[in-house]
Amino acid sequence: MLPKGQYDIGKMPRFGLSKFVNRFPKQTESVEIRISGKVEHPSTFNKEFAILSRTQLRADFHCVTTWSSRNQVWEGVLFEEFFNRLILPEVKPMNGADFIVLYGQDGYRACLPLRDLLSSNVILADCLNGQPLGIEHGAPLRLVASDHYGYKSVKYIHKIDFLMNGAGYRPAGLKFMEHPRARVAKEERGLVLPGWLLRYIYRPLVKPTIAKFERALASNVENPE
Ligand SMILES: Nc1nc2c(c(=O)[nH]1)N[C@H]1C(S)=C(S)[C@@H](COP(=O)(O)O)O[C@H]1N2
Ligand SMILES: [Mo]
Repeated sequence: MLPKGQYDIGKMPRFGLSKFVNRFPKQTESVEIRISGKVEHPSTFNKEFAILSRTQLRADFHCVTTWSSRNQVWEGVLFEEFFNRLILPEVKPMNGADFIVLYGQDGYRACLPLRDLLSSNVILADCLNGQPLGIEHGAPLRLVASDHYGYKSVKYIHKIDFLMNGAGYRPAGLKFMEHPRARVAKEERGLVLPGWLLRYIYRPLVKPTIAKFERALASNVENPE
């Protein structure tokens, strides 16, 4: 059974906000993540990432616009493992810095409370269904937070900021489109408008958006920058 308001779309489409349709990551060869914000030692991790223990996550993926893609198998490291083994000891976030912003190389960003990121089914993935992540799904590294709508699962991650609260944070899209937690089980699709109403506003956008994102990917493959 899928969560309320979702339908099975079959395979996973490349998807996102229209303003990111033509933006692609510059660096997909290896992982490089800058940790900054309210921390004692802002740091950049790359090779260190390889020492973390790896894990697999089989989960359904739910986009806020109502499509879901079932049974995707992701591989990578638990966000919790990255946090406990590298961020806590080396970067030392300040007490209370639990509003986290994840940034993609395309300029996209999303926030989540630290407690949601530390859940046992949130991973930083570099593989999908047994293959290294492609450019369409977030190479070299993306978040996968399956209890939350897809817009929290930032692709092409290159920076993570620890903030004290959301006061200085600007969402990537319009303000009402980003719920601070976006839990699928509670249908937290956005702010102001109820989840069930947003279904009807978003659903007609699915097909044209997928088509736009497919075309943009095809022309980028022919003509990378
Ligand atoms: N960097 C980045 N991450 C992103 C997006 C984006 O446009 N850029 N779109 C989000 C949205 S709305 C969804 S539904 C998923 C789609 O993931 P996919 O393209 O791998 O299917 O990525 C999310 N993460
Ligand atoms: Mo989405």
